[in-house]
Amino acid sequence: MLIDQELITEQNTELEPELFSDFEHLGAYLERRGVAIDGVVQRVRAFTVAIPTWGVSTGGTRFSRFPMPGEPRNIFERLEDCAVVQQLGRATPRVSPHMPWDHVDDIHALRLHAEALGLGFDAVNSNTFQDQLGQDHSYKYGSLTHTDPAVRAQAITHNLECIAIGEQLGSTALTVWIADGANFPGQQHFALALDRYLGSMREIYAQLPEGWKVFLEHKLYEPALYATVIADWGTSYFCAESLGPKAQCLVDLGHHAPTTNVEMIVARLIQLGKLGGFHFNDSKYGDDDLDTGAIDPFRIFLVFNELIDAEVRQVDGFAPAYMLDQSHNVTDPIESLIESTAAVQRALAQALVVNREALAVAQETNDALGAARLLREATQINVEPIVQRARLDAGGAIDPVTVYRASTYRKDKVTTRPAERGGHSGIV
Ligand SMILES: [Mn+2]
Repeated sequence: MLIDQELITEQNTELEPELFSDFEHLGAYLERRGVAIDGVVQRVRAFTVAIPTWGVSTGGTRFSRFPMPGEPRNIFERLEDCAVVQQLGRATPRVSPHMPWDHVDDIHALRLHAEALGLGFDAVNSNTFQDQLGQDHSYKYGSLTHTDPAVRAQAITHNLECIAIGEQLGSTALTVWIADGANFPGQQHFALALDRYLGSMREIYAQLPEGWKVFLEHKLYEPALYATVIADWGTSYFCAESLGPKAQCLVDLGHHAPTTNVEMIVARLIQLGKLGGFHFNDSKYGDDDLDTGAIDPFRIFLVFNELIDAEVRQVDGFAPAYMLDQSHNVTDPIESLIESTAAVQRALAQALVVNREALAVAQETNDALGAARLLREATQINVEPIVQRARLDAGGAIDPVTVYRASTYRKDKVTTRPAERGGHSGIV
């Protein structure tokens, strides 16, 4: 165990009377509204969200990165930190690796290390937005959409290697985000660049193993600051549809213009059968990669409102993959990931207590205010006891951040993980 189990038990014992009392009160409140609290707890308990391996390292911006003492220096140490998040929160049993940041020679040993920590692997993320040491061709002017077929071939090969590694790790999905685009009007032929993307992706798609999916992640801008090849959900949908059923769209909440109605994009992709998954984070201005729910928890709730709606309607093939994709620049990443997981669970719990029959009636009868009130009421319910109960029942901590702070985990790591020079700061 990474955190002393006794410490968790001790803290839980102290907090249990208050939690049980709040839980009972909330249960009675929900019952009056026709909602069985135990069912909501079960649903929250069943929900899991993946952690990206890079999420446990200190993030950075294009200006700087301020590494935290004791941060993990390789994938093995990153997995340890992911296991702490899982031990305390019990909702993050899978990690999403990134290649080549998580490259190891012995992939089997990596899989065993993860299994020993109680972790599995989620979607593999490829990286053709940076040049790696010793690489034949540069991605400065693009990767899968590059004008030079040799560069495209290199980028395709990298993605195929990611699939091969993923197979050995037990993963079943590849996430492709490319930074390809242009910084100047006229720099890139829009149609030809998209054609080249599809040509490259077809080669990757053709090699997807049985049962695998490929997630296409769009992003409005950055690092390309004038035009990005896969900039929006429409382009992403067109590509996913062109490629075939194994290709689906991935929605990173921060990859849109600030005023974009993301929950409506989610609803559209559900309707079109192409919602592959999410990268959760929050933002104020752009792709800020702030902690989920830190800026606009209502927006996360509205996304979950669409997801639960799809579930209630039993939309065919609806099974999105969930991941946190954040850059922790000023916090201990373990604390941020614990809090963000809880923010997602809270949004889920609130979406689960929405009175959907009443909402349908309000929508059918054009009761605009009535519909809005139903959503607002759900977000005003303090569902914290549900989230805490779900964690406790699953063997986690009622108050995981406090337990983590009471532990000596990071302090110990400062000694055992002396800082190394370099390291990545990128985040997508
Ligand atoms: Mn992302």
